[in-house]
Amino acid sequence: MTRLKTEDICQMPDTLETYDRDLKSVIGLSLKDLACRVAGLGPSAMDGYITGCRVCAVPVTSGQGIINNFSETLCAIASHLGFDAFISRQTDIAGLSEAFEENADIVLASDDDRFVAIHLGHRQVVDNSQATGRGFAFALDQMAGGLTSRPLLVVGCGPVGQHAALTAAALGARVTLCDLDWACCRDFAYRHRHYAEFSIADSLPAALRTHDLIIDATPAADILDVQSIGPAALIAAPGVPCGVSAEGRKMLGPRLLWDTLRIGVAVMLMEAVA
Ligand code: 2YG
Repeated sequence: MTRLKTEDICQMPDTLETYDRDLKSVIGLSLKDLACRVAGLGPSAMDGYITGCRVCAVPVTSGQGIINNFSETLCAIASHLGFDAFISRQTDIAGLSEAFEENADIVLASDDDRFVAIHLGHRQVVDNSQATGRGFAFALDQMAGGLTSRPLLVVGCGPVGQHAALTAAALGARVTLCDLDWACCRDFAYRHRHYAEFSIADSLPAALRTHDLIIDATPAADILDVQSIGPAALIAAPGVPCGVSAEGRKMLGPRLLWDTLRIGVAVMLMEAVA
């Protein structure tokens, strides 16, 4: 899992309104509506659960330590969605205890390995990688006007890619996986063979040329060569760095949905509260 840097997120709190407008123009849904769709509840039904729901972001100092602005950005996203969000004054276990004492309903916390939303009342844990995979599959479904029977390429067979593949298959896509670790794709396809049929690509450039729907779930920069990508292709790219180069991003314009944190966090919160 790639570690965010402060510069990846420090602008987010102040630009959430603009981001939401851009997202709506690209996928036709606001961040909240997208996350509600993933969680399986209508936005108005969800409002009853969100209003007054207290979300506490707890900074965690383990491993490589705190990322400046990370907890602030989580709070800003939660507030933007209508939650009552705050950061614990203390970190780590003291911060977790404070969240309980301050009657938080949901705790958001991440160390270097896992980023979770824990609903203290529902006793439910939502993992960021899984929520991100689901969120981007739904977002691509929106961008494409439906995935049914359409070939869809998932690049990267880690937790984000696997949950994106499962969700895209559930939305009707014919999913092909591609990863440097071919055995990882084979094991995943075998494990889920009763759920859907997953194909495996052994050449990324060839797969890019034959797919108009692509999810980049890799931690690699510039892995998607835009020369191999078709003129009608739509790409959803969670996380950092983006798999499409800066000039590729300019060329693709609204055909690329790239987001490093907001969609994953919005889905985590809506799934935790649903
Ligand atoms: O509490 C803090 O400030 C730090 N312990 C946060 C560390 C986060 C490490 N993880 C990442 O940077 C990303 N994997 C987070 C999720 C990115 C979006 N998929």
